[in-house]
Amino acid sequence: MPLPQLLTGKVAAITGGLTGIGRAIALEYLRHGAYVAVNHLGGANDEPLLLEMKKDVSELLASTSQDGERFIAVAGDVTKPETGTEFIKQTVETFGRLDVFVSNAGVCRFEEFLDVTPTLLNHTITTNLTGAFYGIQAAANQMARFQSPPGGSIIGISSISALVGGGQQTHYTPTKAGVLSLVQSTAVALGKYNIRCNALLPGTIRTQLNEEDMRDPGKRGYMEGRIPLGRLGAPPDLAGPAVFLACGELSGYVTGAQLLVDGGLFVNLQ
Ligand code: RM4
Repeated sequence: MPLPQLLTGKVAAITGGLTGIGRAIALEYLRHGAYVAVNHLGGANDEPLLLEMKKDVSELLASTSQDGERFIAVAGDVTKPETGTEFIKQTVETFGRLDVFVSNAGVCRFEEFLDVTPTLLNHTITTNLTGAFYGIQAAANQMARFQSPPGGSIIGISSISALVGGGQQTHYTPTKAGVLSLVQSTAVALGKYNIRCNALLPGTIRTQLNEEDMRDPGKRGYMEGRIPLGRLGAPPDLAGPAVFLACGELSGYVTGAQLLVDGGLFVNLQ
């Protein structure tokens, strides 16, 4: 039996939407009847990804009998404040409004603490945390000031790394704790506009971020062994939780919350 559509006619914007978790959420939102705009960095590396995404989007829309004008991709570097405003502007110009914003774009290069350079530290912080701030601020401005009635759902893709450390992630875990904190404070700041802000905390999900890390069979086996559900996560594992938080009918009283999606990894001490 086909699942019901939970986001019919809603407009969603997702940063980092051509790969990994962002891509899986974009496709699932489309399947649920939403209009979707994705941000991506741009440049030659993105071209094959964009073509593949467009192909998957057309196939999905055809298989669910939806019209084709439901997806756009906007290039831009999230570390720049104007990227957030331009992304939201193009989303609203194309689809008329904004209901859901997913701040997902992020980087993680594993590195020994003693070898983290200022360049790596700055790039990680400005992409993961500053980028989330600018994007969420731009989205919230649209949701609070330019639509009537105001309102919306903002989702920050944080991480299990907001709660626990990682020896090769000393430059990264503070950014994910930062995203969680940002979402908590924006939940407070934006409640009066009926904008809900929540965080998803993925565990170890196989994406390009940890491709190299997970190529080490020792490390992969160790991580799998620590996860009560017995497997690493895959990007679509985040899609259902992201639909839940986007859908006001399901999560209308949920704001400032954090949802771990980690197969039980966090609670597994012994
Ligand atoms: C996560 C967590 C995962 C890692 C990714 C890149 O937040 O640390 O284990 O694979 O980052």
